[in-house]
Amino acid sequence: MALLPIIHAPDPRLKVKSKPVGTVDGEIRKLLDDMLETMHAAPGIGLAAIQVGVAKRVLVIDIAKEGEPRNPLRIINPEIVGLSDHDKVWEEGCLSLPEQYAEVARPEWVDVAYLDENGRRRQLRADGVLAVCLQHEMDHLDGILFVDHLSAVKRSMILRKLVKQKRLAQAAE
Ligand code: GNR
Ligand code: NI
Repeated sequence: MALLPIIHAPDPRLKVKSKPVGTVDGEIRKLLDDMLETMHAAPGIGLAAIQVGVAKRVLVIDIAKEGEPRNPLRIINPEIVGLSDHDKVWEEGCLSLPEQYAEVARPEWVDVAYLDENGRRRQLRADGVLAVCLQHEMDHLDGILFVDHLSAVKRSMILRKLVKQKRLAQAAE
């Protein structure tokens, strides 16, 4: 297992559309394990491969709270096959937009078909925080960040703060 560096906005790689996985092999399973280790260490509840610079349609999620047993989900080539027509607003953050939070509206529940780490077809119905996280991660696979769901004014405010943060961090080095 290995910790992978997480890419921060405004890195152009975060806008790339990731490519489907052809075969679920040992290389993909290692990527999934490294991503889970990186996500748990961050800590975060989800991570898409592009956030560690790999443009493959691969993501991991673990919404177990601190003190609860871990419940890692390994998801490959996910597709939304059903969704609520009712939206719900949730406060979102992103490991690629450190310390930035905003409210985003998304369908309350989604049905997602995907491949597991053994290449088997699976389907799950997600609601609550799992539905939010799955949709947030699936957006990453299409080069979309949560700030892309906000008004241009709110989005540029957050992106400007990130650039300023990065400048301050570099000056302190
Ligand atoms: O750790 C994360 N928390 C979070 C909180 C609310 C909505 C979405 C998320 S996902 C985020 C990790 C991340 O950036 N995944 O891409
Ligand atoms: Ni994110």
